[in-house]
Amino acid sequence: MFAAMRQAVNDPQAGFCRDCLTPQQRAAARRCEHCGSPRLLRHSELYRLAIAHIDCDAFYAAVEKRDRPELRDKPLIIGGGKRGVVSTACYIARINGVRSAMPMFKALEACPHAVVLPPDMEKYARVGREVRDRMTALTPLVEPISIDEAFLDLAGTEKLHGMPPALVLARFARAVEDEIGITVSVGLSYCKFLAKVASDFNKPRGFAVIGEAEALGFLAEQPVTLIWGVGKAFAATLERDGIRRIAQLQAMERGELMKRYGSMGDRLYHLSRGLDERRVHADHDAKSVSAETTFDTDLASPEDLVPVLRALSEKVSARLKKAGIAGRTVVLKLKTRDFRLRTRNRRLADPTRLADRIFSTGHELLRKETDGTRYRLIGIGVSDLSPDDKADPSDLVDVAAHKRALAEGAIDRLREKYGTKAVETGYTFGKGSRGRPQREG
Ligand code: TTP
Ligand code: MG
Ligand code: MG
Repeated sequence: MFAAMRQAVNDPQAGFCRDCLTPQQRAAARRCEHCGSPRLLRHSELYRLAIAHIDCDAFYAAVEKRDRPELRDKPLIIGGGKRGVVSTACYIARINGVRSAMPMFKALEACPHAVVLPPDMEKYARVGREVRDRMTALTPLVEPISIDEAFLDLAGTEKLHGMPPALVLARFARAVEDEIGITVSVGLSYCKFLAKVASDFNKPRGFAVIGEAEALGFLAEQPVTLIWGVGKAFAATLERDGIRRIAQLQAMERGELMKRYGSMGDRLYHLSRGLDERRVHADHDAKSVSAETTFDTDLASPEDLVPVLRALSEKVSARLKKAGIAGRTVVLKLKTRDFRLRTRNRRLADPTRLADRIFSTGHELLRKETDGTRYRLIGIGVSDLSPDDKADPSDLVDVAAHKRALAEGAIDRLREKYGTKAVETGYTFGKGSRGRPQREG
């Protein structure tokens, strides 16, 4: 009965215009029959694909250019600070060779006339949320990957939108441009792996489509580093074995790949063939409340880390209290200087929304991790969320905890009255600049 609906709105080989969204009549025309734009989107599977990856273009730089139109045609670098590296560069600066994570002095050697601005994380987080809110208006299946990107599963939304995912996405990209003032690139495919690859394909303002029919052939031509999880080190291992192109992986048996590379071999087998069964999972943010900080310089000692943990716990607690929710599992997150992630959990007897409980639990977890390892990031949060009516019962066994809870209530009221700076607890007081957040989430 849905046969008519599943039918393409027009011949997908004629496609539609990404600027005015008008379906086209002819497959050969170079410009839109309606508005004359050359940005036509065509693909034999255009109206059948529903997994998308969307990533903002030169995100931090795009936000700054939006807010300072005088910088529009100038090379712009966002970065600096104590780390002295480039966070991102606009596409004009990239033409001159500037890249993310490059030391600032090198970037300025490559592009001496670049304008340099420090990052304004609060602003980027706000804009990132605006973009994400627009995504969740398209489908509940939005899986954020970072501040500026997410996967979307639009399968089954055609009836709701009255148009297939490809058109919904093009309309979305246009709305973000018109109404938020930054640009995005879209990748559309049948699986997450190839949607992500596609979104990177013709940045900025890109829209690339990778269909099932072409996946094998497309992948064959690509280097192994395209595969998720194949970083520099693993690529070097493959190179030693004479493997550079995905075509070579396609020619190998699964058993052999697994024998050689373990579980990674299994991934190589599947992804090299465009086989990726991973689902798009809806926003994890709603399932936990957390705060984190990336340091200006990597930190190892409890004296440095504990005050930051305290400040973050208070932030989490404030968010929980504001939302009227509580969490039962406390999660500590650490990232080592070489980007390894450590997460440690502890489940409490009851849900909490108190900074003191979140902090003391996090502190216990942290104690086992302060073994001299240097960390670039620390985060604390709670999951297993519930309404706060059962949170922090007045616990007769732990009288001290109850007293602290009462004190915290009093502190909250003071802060409400006089502002957050009015009351500093022992740990956060005078934590100085070392723990000052550079990046936050
Ligand atoms: P990306 O999406 O990787 O990069 P981008 O949006 O700047 O550029 P594009 O997607 O068009 O290639 O990262 C998003 C933001 O994250 C970026 O604007 C700045 C920040 N970032 C860093 O701070 N350091 C980094 O090394 C990278 C890669 C990104
Ligand atoms: Mg981006
Ligand atoms: Mg990104």
